[in-house]
Amino acid sequence: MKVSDAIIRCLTEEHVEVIFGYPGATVVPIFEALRKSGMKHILTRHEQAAGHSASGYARTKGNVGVCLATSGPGATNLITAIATAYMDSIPLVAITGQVNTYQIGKDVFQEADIRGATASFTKHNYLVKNSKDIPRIFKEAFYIARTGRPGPVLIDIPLDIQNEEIDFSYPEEVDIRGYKPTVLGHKGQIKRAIDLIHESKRPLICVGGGIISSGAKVELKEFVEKAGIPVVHTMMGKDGINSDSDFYIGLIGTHGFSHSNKAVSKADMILLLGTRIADRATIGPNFAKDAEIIHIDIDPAEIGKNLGPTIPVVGDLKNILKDFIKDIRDAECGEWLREIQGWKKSIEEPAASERYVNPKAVLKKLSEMAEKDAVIAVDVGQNQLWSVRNIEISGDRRFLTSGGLGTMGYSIPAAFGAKTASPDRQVIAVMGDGSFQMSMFELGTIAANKAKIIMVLFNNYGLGLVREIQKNLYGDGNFCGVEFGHCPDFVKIAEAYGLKGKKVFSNIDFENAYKEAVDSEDTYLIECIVDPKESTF
Ligand SMILES: Cc1ncc(C[n+]2csc(CCOP(=O)(O)OP(=O)(O)O)c2C)c(N)n1
Ligand SMILES: [Mg+2]
Repeated sequence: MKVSDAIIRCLTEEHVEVIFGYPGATVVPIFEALRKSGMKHILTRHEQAAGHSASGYARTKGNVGVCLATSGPGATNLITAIATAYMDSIPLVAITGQVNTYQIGKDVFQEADIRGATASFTKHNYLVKNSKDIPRIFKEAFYIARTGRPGPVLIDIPLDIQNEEIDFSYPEEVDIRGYKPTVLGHKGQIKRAIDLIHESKRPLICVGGGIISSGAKVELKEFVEKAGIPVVHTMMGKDGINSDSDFYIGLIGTHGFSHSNKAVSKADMILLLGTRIADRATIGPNFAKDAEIIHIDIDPAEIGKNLGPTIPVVGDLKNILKDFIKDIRDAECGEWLREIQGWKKSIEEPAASERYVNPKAVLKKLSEMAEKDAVIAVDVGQNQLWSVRNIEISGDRRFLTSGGLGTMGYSIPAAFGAKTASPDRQVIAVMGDGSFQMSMFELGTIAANKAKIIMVLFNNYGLGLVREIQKNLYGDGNFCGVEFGHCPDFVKIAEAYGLKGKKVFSNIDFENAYKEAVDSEDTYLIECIVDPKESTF
């Protein structure tokens, strides 16, 4: 069998249904094999979008997302998407074409050392040197991407290898020396952890993205209700717990709520579940200084990296939470929970405005109006922080954002990937005017595939979050490089792609436009005019 056909066979063996990609000379044999196979390929308008769409797809489907690009600029255009997936532990397999084996290292046309370039932000990567290795490499790549702490794996395949012949047989087992993720928690550590929880008077759970990666949301809910422990979360842990839970407290960290951060500072025990607890989740060196820490993560490298000392428990959260549920005593930390909830009530409700859309109020409204299982893909900037603070999670609602790398331009392709994974689900993308302009060409992919997405664009005429930082550091008006000086007609851009849209100036206009967007068959862009002075908090 020709290697290019074998590649598609490997993807079929891995139950891949769709590939997001962009062609070029060094992947022409793979595209020919794709054509013959009938496997679905979606042509994006940029390789970065192919990577982000594969990410949105993976996060919605709970499976590995696949993207494909040519050598040189195609491969380098994928880099940001791969790094974004790596920081957020999203399982991807990225396939790139490479120049012919005998040309490697000679700086021929469209040669780039993508293996070297992505070494530090792929979970693993391969340059295929022997065509016979193809089935093993694909088997391993998918296994590595989806097991343990998920992440992106890159396979770089030279053009001449794609045209060779091999005897195809797909391995049944994977045996990778040095890669044996621990999935079951150590019984002794679990017992120590449970004892500490029982001793604690002011316990707190902090949820990260690991709850979603491990599919442990149901187990978390059961554990929280049994143990009676209040829950805070990081950016990536947003959809790990529903906001209507009695135990829900809110976002922590630099952009979190003061009541959540106060709960962290008063807690005597914090149970970290699948979180790196990185800088954005903490508020300085005194973070959780009075708390004993139990840290559960599938990646032992995360334990003690940012916070310790700890009772470490390495393993898959779903398994470990099941063990916890068995042995934890039914408890009520009623007084402590009420105390935190008392602090929570002191938050001011966002004010309504006449001249502008108030993003905070509108996102609360959106939470009421959106379907309970909607996938909401959110970009980066003030729009991300308004969203994580004001969108409510209920039912199976999902919150997709670039938490770790903070990649502008994520929301549109990720929303498209989500819609591709779940065509019957409502998909909403929230973004700023800057982030929209980083991925607006993907309206073409959306239109070509007749994907219906509700887009909410907060136009505050500039790079709001950076403008706010400049204002806080250097004084109001001392801005540099944060205002575009030209604002296109965003609604007309949507219309140019055959899509719909409306520009709105008030909260009530937003509500009406949202209803139109729900009724529309096509993707619908709601451009919300926001006061450029609107703050994050
Ligand atoms: C690719 C990329 N470049 C630069 C940044 C730095 N950055 C963070 S937020 C932001 C402003 C985003 O502007 P916009 O999308 O309009 O959102 P707003 O903050 O105005 O809501 C910038 C430039 C980034 N996060 N990602
Ligand atoms: Mg903006």
